Amino acid sequence: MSLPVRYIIIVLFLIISIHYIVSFTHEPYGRATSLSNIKSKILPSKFGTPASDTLENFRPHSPTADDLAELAAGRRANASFVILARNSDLSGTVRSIREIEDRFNRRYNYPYVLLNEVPFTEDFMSRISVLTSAKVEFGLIPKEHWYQPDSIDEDKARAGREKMEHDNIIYGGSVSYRNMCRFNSGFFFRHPLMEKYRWYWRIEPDVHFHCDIQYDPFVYMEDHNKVYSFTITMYEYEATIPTLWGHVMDFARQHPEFIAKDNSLNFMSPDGGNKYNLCHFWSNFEIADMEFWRGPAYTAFFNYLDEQGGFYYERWGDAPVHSIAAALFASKDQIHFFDDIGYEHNPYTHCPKGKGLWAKGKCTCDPLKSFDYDGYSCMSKWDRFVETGAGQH
Ligand SMILES: Nc1nc2c(ncn2[C@@H]2O[C@H](COP(=O)(O)OP(=O)(O)O)[C@@H](O)[C@H]2O)c(=O)[nH]1
Ligand SMILES: *[C@@H]1O[C@H](CO)[C@@H](O)[C@H](O)[C@H]1NC(C)=O
Ligand SMILES: [Mg+2]
Repeated sequence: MSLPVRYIIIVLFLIISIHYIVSFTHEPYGRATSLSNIKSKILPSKFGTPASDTLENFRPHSPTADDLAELAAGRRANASFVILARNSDLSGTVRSIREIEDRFNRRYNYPYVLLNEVPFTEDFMSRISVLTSAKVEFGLIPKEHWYQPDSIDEDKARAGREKMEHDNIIYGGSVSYRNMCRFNSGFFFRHPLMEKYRWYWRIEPDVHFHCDIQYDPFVYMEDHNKVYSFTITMYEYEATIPTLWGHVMDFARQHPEFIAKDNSLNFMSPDGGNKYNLCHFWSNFEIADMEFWRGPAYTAFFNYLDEQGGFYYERWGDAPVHSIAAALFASKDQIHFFDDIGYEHNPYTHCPKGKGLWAKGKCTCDPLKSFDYDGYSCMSKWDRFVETGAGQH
């Protein structure tokens, strides 16, 4: 053997020995450099995305050593982002993903599921796929999960739309908005691409994440036995849900077995359920447990509401439907307010108020303009409810 070759063999032997010694003595290093871990980071998009050569051309560079180390250090949740969008929502969707990647997900690499009732265009898919090294899947919504069911009396539905349009209710005349609200209420968690996950984080086009998120909110939810979370709570337009509360109370009377012992009814009602104060969690932001939506209480609740037809005869939103369900079928300590997640959906922003959170998160929001104690916010009612358990009279 020639001298140089002998040297190379010795050096290689030394490098491999050091790698193994450090792997065993420093656990995080070992996990960060394990082959399966590196493979799953570098090749995340090979699985699940529609097989398309054009998409592969847009693959971004692989994550840095820092990213790998951080990811390897923590536990991961069985979770995905979910974004419902139209092809025309492309630029807003790009901006939202760019922000959540920057503030959180470039370090955590959770997958994305994008859903649409018509196929996403190649342009849409390639513009989204370059934004992240995480897995991105694009799904088509089954027709029966989206369109107005035959059981709806269209003449009655049309009359409802015309009245709301005449009364200047936002989206009052829109059928597609109603399809969207019903889909978000009862179907997104049943989509085949979502069925393989337990936790989701809902994102909309054109929202903003104002602060660094330095920990994993999914793991937080799991470790603290939470099922639902919010950043903004406010009053619903009564004209969109005139009969909803009555149906909710009918359902609750028929199914006392579903009502949680330590529920949040008093947050939503000043008189033990007779009257609804219209408070709800704003569902364009949600981190929640889909097992809750898939479970017997919510399944029966959604089916009951769907039979009443109010998604079409009125304009029931997924926000009050989700919120009321969380308030009744979960205990109050299973609902979490993420104060540290700075979040904006036009026209409202939640900016962290807890001591030190705003600086720690390097937030871009103005804390003086946080929606929390705006007159239209229900946050002070929530605070009072959490502190005293009482509704406000
Ligand atoms: N695919 C699809 N997505 C929709 C449709 N209507 C609304 N969305 C999505 O549903 C979410 C809520 O719609 P948005 O217009 O933001 O309603 P708003 O937040 O209540 O004003 C957003 O993620 C939209 O991109 C639709 O007809 N088709
Ligand atoms: C993730 O959750 C889904 C839904 O609960 C479940 O079917 C699946 O087996 C879970 N996957 C893992 C890896 O635990
Ligand atoms: Mg929106």
